Amino acid sequence: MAKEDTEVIENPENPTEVVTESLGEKPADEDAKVASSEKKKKKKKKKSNIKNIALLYPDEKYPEGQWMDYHQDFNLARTTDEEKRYLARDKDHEQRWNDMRKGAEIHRRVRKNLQNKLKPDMTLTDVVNTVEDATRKFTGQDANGDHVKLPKSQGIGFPTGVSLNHCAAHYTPNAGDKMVLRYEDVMKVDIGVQVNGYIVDCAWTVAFDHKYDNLLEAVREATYTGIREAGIDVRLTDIGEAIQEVMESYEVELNGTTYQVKPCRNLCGHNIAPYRIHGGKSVPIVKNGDTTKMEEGEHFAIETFGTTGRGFVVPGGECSHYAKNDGPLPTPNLSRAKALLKTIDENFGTLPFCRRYLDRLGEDKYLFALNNLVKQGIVQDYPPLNDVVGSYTAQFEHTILLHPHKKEVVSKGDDY
Ligand code: HZT
Ligand code: MN
Ligand code: MN
Repeated sequence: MAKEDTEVIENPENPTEVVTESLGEKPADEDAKVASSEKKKKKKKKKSNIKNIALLYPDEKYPEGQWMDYHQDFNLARTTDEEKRYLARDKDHEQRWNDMRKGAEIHRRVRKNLQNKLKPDMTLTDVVNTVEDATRKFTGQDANGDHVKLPKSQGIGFPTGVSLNHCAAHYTPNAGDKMVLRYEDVMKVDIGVQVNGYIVDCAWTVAFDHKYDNLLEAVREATYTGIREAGIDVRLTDIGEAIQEVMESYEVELNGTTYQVKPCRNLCGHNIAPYRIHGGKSVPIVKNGDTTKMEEGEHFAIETFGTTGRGFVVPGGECSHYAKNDGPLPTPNLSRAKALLKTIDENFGTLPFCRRYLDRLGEDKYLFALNNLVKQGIVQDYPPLNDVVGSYTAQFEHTILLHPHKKEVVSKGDDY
């Protein structure tokens, strides 16, 4: 990695707009000089505004997300005295909220950096490396001595999803993947950032071709509907029903055929537990009859998937995503599997990981051992999830926090 020789000065009004100032020998009018010399300009090191985010927030207080009122009746009845008690209760979790806000602020910066660089003909490997290198730098994941806790106390929350077209979720390149992003593709970018095990799970859909605009709008509106419906004591099936109604109210015309947008009915949102991407509750995107309720203090990923295909996904293709199961687990019966599990325990714990992360740790020829851990139920595999070939799927996802008095869309940005 190129050594940084620049100081980044944030414009607090617009966190994406940065002013870079030279340090040391370079004169202040350097930019003007360089402009007159193309050769010199090409040689000049690209200035990066990606550095440990803690340096930009010396008081370690991270910005709040978008606050939303609960709109259901039972919440409107709250009195001022009750309101005070809610606020007192909320204070008990202040560190947790702050950790999630830090993860969300990193997420916004990571995705803004990618959005500035994304273009057709990039390889998917370039896309995920752009995301993951930025996440590592913003969190200080790779800084020496910064993080002694294992698994790492902050960093990548799960493998970066870059699922194309009929593939809705859980695609990330394995080593040697030569897949390229094309102008006609519909790509779901799903990025995870974790701080002290609190995971921000947030995704959007990229399409260069405007013919997909209605598909993307259907899914964006369906996700915001899910977010508006979410609340303490709200039944999960009711959220699914509202999402479905909005999603199905959209049509998209592609190459002369009109499709009603369908939810991918076997995909869903979920609550998130410390170091665990799914905490046991699923938020459906269709009416499914699940009367389980959301509860105070919970942390959910609200995500919806829309498709021009058949409306459900099946696992298929080479697997890249894995996560260690939690609870009492058997001991691996192969020594190679036992050694691999040690690497997993030390680096990921129960956080999802992918084969590329094992490669960069120096693991080699581990596939037999990894498959063995899956067979023994120690590790769960998460293969790519696909609708029918030729279909197009889109996704939008935010992480929300159910505070006692209000909900917070912690990952909300000015992009989505
Ligand atoms: C699993 C493995 C990962 C969780 C949802 C999701 C991406 O479909 C209960 C409900 C990352 C995430 C997940 F590496 N999945 N959100 N973002 N994928 S899920 C699920 O397996 S479990 C939904
Ligand atoms: Mn996600
Ligand atoms: Mn999710």
